[in-house]
Amino acid sequence: MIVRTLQEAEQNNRHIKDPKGNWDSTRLLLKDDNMGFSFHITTIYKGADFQMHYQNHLESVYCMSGEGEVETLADGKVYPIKPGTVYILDKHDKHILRAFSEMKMACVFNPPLNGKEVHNAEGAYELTAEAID
Ligand code: 9YT
Repeated sequence: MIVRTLQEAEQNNRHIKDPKGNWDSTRLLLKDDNMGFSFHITTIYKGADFQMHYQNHLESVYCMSGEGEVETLADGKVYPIKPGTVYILDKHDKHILRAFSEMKMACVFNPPLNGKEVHNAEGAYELTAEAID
């Protein structure tokens, strides 16, 4: 069994900051753990408004706190996000996330992230990336 705490993980190399300043993410479970998915606690900063397109991954995002919205680019639909909302990018949907207040999200990725991924120019994570040390 693997046991970790968010508090410990936030203090070490599992805590990754978006170079563009929209979010940070504490990666509690990663590829090296051999579970077939990764699990992250992500903070989206208030006022963030940015596009993502996870071409290489499927992602589920559960909102634990805060308010915002997510828009799917293909059809222009806008979905409110509040605590208890989950959005599931089952079609590698290109999307925009907007945070009206700071949002805490629990995120699951399949395939799992290696560790140090940040978004590329298209808002995706590459399949190869550095693991945490
Ligand atoms: C909700 C979302 O995709 N935010 C970007 C960060 C991502 N969740 C991550 O790397 O943990």
